Amino acid sequence: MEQSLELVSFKTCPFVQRSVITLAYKDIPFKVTYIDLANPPDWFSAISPLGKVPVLKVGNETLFESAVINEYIDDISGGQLQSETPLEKAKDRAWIEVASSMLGNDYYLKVAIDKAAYEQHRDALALQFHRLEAHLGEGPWFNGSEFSLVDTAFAPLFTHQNIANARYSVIDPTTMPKVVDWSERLLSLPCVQESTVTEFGSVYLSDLEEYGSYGLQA
Ligand SMILES: N[C@@H](CCC(=O)N[C@@H](CS)C(=O)NCC(=O)O)C(=O)O
Repeated sequence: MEQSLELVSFKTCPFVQRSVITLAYKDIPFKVTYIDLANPPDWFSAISPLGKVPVLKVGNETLFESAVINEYIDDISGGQLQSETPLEKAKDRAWIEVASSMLGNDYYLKVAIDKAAYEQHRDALALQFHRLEAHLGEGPWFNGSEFSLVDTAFAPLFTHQNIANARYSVIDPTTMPKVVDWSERLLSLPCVQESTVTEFGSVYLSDLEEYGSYGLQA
């Protein structure tokens, strides 16, 4: 690797986790710098046009947006995680966008403080999981035999659905067997297991408790 890589991160962010998984899958060394998103340092505001993590510092340059960062990580390490034809590549990008929307609903479900918001995001997420189930093939990965950036983009959703899952998970094993198989396969990968800080579940849960998450009260 010619340039040193530094990932600007937040401990419970699933979008950061996507990049950690991709870097770990590719066995690429990188440094992690955590920031407090509630009180971001000035240097962060200067390098993150949207004020969001992840940001990847590449030498003196910076990249932002997890999907873009992951394509870059794959490009500098010999490819392999992106489909070959323009059409398949475009479809991968579209499904990564679906994963982002699902991560949004997972988050809004968790931070809902009343029944109406909780049910709205729970139902929206469940509908998205049913659509995903209908789209999935025989596996083992999203694109069949080839592990791809779509897998690294969805894996954090399964980590996050696992937190206090009786309260927040909308994955129904009876009607979503392919989703369950795929999620178990992703969650068993070392690059996914090691992609969160050890205290991830407890940090996230205590934040949600403090926030007054409806899901923890219902
Ligand atoms: N589309 C972005 C989403 C990143 C994102 O939403 N990150 C959250 C933390 S998980 C963030 O930085 N939020 C701060 C803010 O919106 O002010 C990506 O894929 O990188």
